[in-house]
Amino acid sequence: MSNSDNNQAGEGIESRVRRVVSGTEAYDIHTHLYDPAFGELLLWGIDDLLTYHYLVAEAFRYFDFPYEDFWKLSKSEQADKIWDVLFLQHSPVSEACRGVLTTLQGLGLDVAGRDLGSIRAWMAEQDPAEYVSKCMEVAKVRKICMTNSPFDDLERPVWEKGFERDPRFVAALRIDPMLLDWENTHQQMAGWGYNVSATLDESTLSEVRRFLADWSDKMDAQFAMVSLPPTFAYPDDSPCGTLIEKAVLPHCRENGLPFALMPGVKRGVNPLLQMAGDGLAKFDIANYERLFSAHPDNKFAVTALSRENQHELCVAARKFRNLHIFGCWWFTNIPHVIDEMTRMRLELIGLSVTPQHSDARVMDQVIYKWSHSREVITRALIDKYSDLEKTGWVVSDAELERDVKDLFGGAFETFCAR
Ligand code: RAT
Ligand code: ZN
Repeated sequence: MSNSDNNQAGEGIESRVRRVVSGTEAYDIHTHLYDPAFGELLLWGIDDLLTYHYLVAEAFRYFDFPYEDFWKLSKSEQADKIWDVLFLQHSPVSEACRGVLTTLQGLGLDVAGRDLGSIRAWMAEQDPAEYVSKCMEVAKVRKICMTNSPFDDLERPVWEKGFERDPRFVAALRIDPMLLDWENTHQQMAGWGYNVSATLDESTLSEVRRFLADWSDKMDAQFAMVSLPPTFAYPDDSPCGTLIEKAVLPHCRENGLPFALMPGVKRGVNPLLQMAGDGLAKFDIANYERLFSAHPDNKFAVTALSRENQHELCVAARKFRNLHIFGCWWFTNIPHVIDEMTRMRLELIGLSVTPQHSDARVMDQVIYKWSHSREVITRALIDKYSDLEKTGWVVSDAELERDVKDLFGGAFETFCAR
């Protein structure tokens, strides 16, 4: 009998689920990490960990100096301030603070000493390429999907020049500026040789499709992607609605690509906080139901920002098989909400879901994001398989491994390939 057929005599379901979840490598389907070929765009190390915008927002709850005084500081000075206020002056109980400690622990560093200087010294000795492998190994992540924007002036030249791809890093074509700011974006695209105008007539739409095709090819994009404000409506004859209907969806359909939607974000609720200043609001699911229903030949992957939208989104997934739900995004990426969302999803849509993505912006963060989520997902699965056992249905190890592989990226790969 092979190892995976064997239920390892006498081993209870709790230990079996723990063993399989901790041994299954994840495909992290949404991050803000980069293939190492992007050089400094790939953030890593203690100063980037401490200046993560999730922590900046929390630190400003205690800071009593003007916002601009913080932004004037160098990155390591900002990191010092955040370390001092969030780790030394108060205990680091928030999810993002705890994450820094889990990450350092995963890297083998001592956190008890509270010695930022020695952590920095250790980091300074690391080789970036080996560091990427180490973080992925500790986090048990096999593949990482980046977020790739042709509209990003730092990123675009790297794609244009070309580079040897690291097979562990795959791309997602992110098009927020095109859909949410057509007035400015069309001028940028015109400057790159696409014959587009402010008016979305047939010739402009065809050029937009050419742009999408060119960039999907260049990046070998696995899907197209946008974050949307809570006010998004469908159908809608705004530039956003027209571009989605007449350019993005046809492009995705023709190429078998999912369109990933991230609804619920309110950008710049407090602009003084810069990247930390975005907020959220509930959206009306009816718009999305109309979208999924009108386009049965398109595939949609959705993660919603507001906790309040999660239940109706699961119900929508029961109605529309062209919808794949993923992740506990940003403000929902806290253990008690991950627990609630994961259980709700398992109970409503079974295993046809991707419970988590990391949204990591700093390489090292994959360690804590995956370790914390694995623990919550493990507990939810133990309960689900224990409930099954009460009926006499005992899952084999092979079935368990199949299920967990699906949850950790396998189901999404199948959805993309469909
Ligand atoms: O979670 C985040 O880091 C946010 O700043 C956003 O980038 C969000 O994840 C997004 O992809 O828009
Ligand atoms: Zn993101």
